[in-house]
Amino acid sequence: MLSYKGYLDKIREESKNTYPLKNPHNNELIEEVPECPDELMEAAISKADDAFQSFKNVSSHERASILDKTAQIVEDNLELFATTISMESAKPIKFAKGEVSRTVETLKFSAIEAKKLEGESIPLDAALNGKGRDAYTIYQPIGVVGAITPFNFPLNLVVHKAGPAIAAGNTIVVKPAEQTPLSSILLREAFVKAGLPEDAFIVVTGEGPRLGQVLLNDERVQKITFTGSPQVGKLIKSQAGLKKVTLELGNNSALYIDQSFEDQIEQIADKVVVGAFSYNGQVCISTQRIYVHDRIAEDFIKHLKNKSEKLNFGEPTDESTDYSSLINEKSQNRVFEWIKEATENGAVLHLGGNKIGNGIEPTILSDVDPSAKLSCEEVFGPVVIVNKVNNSQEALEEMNHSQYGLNAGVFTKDLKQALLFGHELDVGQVLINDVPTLRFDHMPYGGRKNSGYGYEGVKYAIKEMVNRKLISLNYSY
Ligand code: TXE
Repeated sequence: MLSYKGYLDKIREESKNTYPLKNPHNNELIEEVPECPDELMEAAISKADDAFQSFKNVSSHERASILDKTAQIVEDNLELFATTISMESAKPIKFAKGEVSRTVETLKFSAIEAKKLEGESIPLDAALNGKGRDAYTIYQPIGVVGAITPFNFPLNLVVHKAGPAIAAGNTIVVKPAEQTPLSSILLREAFVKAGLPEDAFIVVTGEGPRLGQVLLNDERVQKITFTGSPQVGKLIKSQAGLKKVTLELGNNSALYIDQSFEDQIEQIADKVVVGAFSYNGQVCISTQRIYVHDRIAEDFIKHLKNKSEKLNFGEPTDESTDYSSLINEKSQNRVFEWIKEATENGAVLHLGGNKIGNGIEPTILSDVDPSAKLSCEEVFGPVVIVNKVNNSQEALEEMNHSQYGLNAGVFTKDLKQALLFGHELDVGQVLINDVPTLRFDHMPYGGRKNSGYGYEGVKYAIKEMVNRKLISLNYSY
């Protein structure tokens, strides 16, 4: 029976201190989680480095087989993984199940990519009048990868780092978010059960700043892959020295809906409800800023409001729950204050705006000032702003007026407009006729500006976890 308890007990024995992990929805104690000392992180890096010396020689097919077996084990334990995610993050169980299913996909894609680290052959024949020297490239694993992950996808965002790392032949040390350590421990158990050597995937729980510092200072850690807030990302970048770094940071995803979708405005509202309010809006590509052509704005807001007010607040592990508590009281107060700031500066509140339990109601505002925090920052809560625009040029300017550049969406039937937005939006991913909250685990996924840099999506992440090497062969003698 898969469980996080054995590993948790082991690292708890090696740690003097613990911190109470509480369910964000009902504040009940889940576990006393080890506040791992620096020495435990140092030991983890040593063990992962030792493990790498042998794991780097494991064939790509064996690595792929371990990843496929892990995918199967996660799938067989879907309820356990989903309940664990839901318990520690307050993610409604139906979205937690979705996260587990995506994790299975990410693992399967990792197995595929393990077998596709193909180099190329380069003709180096110029200096030998046409023949006598060939060259080719190979990819080699880099060693210990350090992963620092956030609370909002406590399983799939860990796999987006562990999957490609292991597929490439590396070993990995994961420092999960303090709020959600259990999902990554359970994932590790699945990997070990699938045949991964124990020390090839090590989880160290506790304070980010302190334990992150140990990872960043240790020469044996060849890469830091981070998902989290821009402020922490910038700090990590400044401390990383010559380590490879991937930063997946925040966003305040924009969406434009033009008048060509007048007849399908209700279906778009359905998509926005999921894009803006699933997992209480705590998704870095949550639909946050919507620009709607003036002619259809009122109709859109009406449909969006009608659908959003039917959403059911409840216990995260209840299948009928659509939204639940935010990750903590600090986040709940921040979102509440930002809504107040907007309404005190002229925004029109169409729905929500109140605290409910440890959460915030689905909230819809229009006429939000562009300088408001709800416009400029990443709300990371169930709030969407809908502003009217007179034309697509105005929408494009508003959408690009952001410190972030991750995903953006555009609904238009005008092909020329669609491709203009595709080319002109200053983001990593443009979703035409979809909400910006769309992400598949094999697509390239990376940001610009304060959304970070480097790419996830297994095929892309793996290339940032290997070293390319050229080998030339002179056979003219
Ligand atoms: O982030 P934090 P959170 C972003 C999302 C939001 C944030 C929410 O947009 O901004 O993440 O997650 C550790 N040195 N994304 O609040 O506080 C901390 O312990 C080293 C974007 O968890 O940055 C935790 O493990 N580490 C995304 C991790 O950093 C430190 C998808 C993240 O914590 C540290 C999901 C320090 N000084 C969330 N301080 C995307 N683009 O895909 C904290 N940590």
